[in-house]
Amino acid sequence: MKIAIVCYPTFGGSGVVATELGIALANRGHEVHFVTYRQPVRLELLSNRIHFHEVHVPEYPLFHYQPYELALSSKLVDTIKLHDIDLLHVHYAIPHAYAGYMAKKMLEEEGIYVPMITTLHGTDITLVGKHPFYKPAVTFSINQSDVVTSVSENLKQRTLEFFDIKKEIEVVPNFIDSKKYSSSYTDCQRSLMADDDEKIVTHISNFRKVKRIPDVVEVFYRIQQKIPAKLVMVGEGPERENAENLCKKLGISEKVLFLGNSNEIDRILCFSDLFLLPSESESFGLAALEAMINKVPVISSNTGGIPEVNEEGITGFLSDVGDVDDMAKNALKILSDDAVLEKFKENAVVSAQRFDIRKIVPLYEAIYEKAYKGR
Ligand code: GMT
Repeated sequence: MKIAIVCYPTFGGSGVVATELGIALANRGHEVHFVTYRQPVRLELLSNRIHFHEVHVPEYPLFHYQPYELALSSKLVDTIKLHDIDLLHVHYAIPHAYAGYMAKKMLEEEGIYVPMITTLHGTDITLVGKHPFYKPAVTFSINQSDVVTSVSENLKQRTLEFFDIKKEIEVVPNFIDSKKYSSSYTDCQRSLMADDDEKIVTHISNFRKVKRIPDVVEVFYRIQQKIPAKLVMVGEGPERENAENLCKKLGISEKVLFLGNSNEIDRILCFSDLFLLPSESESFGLAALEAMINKVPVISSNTGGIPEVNEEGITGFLSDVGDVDDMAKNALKILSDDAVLEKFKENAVVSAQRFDIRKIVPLYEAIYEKAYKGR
């Protein structure tokens, strides 16, 4: 099939999932067209089956806000016509489902029918989408999608709670390519980050409030009081500076490395012993899954879709949101005994296979087929 994918091109989970899905679809013989305002970060290789179409929003002084939805829907119309696209898959409802719906309607005027699949990722529902300023438009564009999918059962239930949804929501979990990681367990270069006797604790996110970055620091503070350890913080965002200040205040700056955004997540996870994800809410927790496939157990909050990924007592532990004492206690249970740590590492990688790309991408393909036939 010829599939147009709309996503955010940044380091966020929804963009990563959309990009990895597009690459996998192209590997399976489909022709994939990414339509967004910048080349997606994980889309390193363009090929004859992967194309990128940049959405330009010309600046005009009259506009206080530049009309991205308008530019995106026009670009979709042009791209779909020019490349005979069969199907549109938009990731993250705001404003992609809305722009996709407009593109569909414009195309219908010309007798072209393109089904739209909308995948809900989390904050488009739990944070931004339910805001009264957006809610009517989000409800409308979800209901107008030909197929709606959500990345976890929990997100599906929350969507049904917050919005008046008339469509069936199909759960298609996020995924990981387990084969890509099986070779990355050697040559981890731990020595670049820590001394031999130190355990390496890692956090990766976009450093937004919802990630509860101070909790990451507080949990690590308690860990390093008991065992030698380093904390590796990966990502950029509004909470980074506060976190650096908190480390200074607690006197642990020398044990915490802030690496900024990185394209080498697997290399970093390869030398990590434990992953911290104390988020306020998380529809899935792709970062936890990426940790697990790299043999890293997870200490997380018990919220949203995280329990569908991190298995209590098997791949890590889950605590109430904000309970940093419990998280630190659980972290020490794993880190203080090398045999226990090894068991959790093995469990993590086995459990992550549940989300192998080979199991999940066919689910999307089946959805595409059905939507295309029913158009
Ligand atoms: O977590 C973020 O702030 C980024 C956000 C996004 O839209 O990129 O992530 C959401 O989608 C990911 C991919 O489906 C999920 O793994 C994350 O759990 C979800 N984030 C939240 O729900 C907070």
